[in-house]
Amino acid sequence: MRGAFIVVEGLDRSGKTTQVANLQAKLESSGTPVKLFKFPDRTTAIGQMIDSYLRSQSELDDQAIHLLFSANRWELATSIESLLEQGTTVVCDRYAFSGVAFSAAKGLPLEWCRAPDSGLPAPDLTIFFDISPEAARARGGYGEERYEKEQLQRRVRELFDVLASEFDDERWVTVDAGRSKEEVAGEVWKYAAALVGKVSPQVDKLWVP
Ligand code: Z5A
Repeated sequence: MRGAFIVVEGLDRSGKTTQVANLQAKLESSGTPVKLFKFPDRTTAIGQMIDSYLRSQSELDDQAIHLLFSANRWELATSIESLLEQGTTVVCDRYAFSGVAFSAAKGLPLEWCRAPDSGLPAPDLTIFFDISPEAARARGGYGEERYEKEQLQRRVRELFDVLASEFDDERWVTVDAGRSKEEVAGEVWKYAAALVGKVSPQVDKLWVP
């Protein structure tokens, strides 16, 4: 049985990092082999360029940084697919949906943004963490990086809604991330536990008709 591919998406400070770590621990203790990915993966050469851009230590055209974010996923796509085929569940903190939502929020055409990620391994389930920009800001650390501005985050949220509308309830669920860590963890676990062990044998391709 192949592993499940679960992506957690959402706005800044919505608690993705907290919850993917929690989910990883729960899956491990339930005996499910699991591997965590986080995009951007700032450890690779491409990831270091992205990190420098996000910290405003370098400048890049919007198109160039968009393609770097996508390349950062492609450099790990084969690993993700192999792990899934070997039976390891993959949990991923942000993925191609962030890529499209953030770049389109800056004004790039949505279809142009989607094209470079077409053909990546498709998640079996995307869990979207919904939180108001006000609640996210109250969590601290908000405003340190380039995209952490309320107006942009609002536009990103609208674009996530557009992307979500293309999926059915089995592939995309929204979680109210403004609640306590325990409540959010409980709901995430409910969705993950229902999926693991029940995915179809083949890994689908994202945004391929
Ligand atoms: N980006 C892009 O443009 N294109 C792409 O293709 C991709 C990304 C993949 C960096 O992403 C930026 O890159 C991001 C999108 C863009 N820009 N923005 N905005 P990142 O994932 O590296 O960074 P991030 O989104 O800013 O993640 P984050 O700050 O680490 O937030 P988080 O992971 O969602 O939250 P957290 O670290 O788990 O929690 C934040 C704080 O809140 C922390 O103190 C927690 O203890 C606390 N917390 C968490 N949950 C709760 C609850 N439930 N209640 C109260 N407090 C909580």
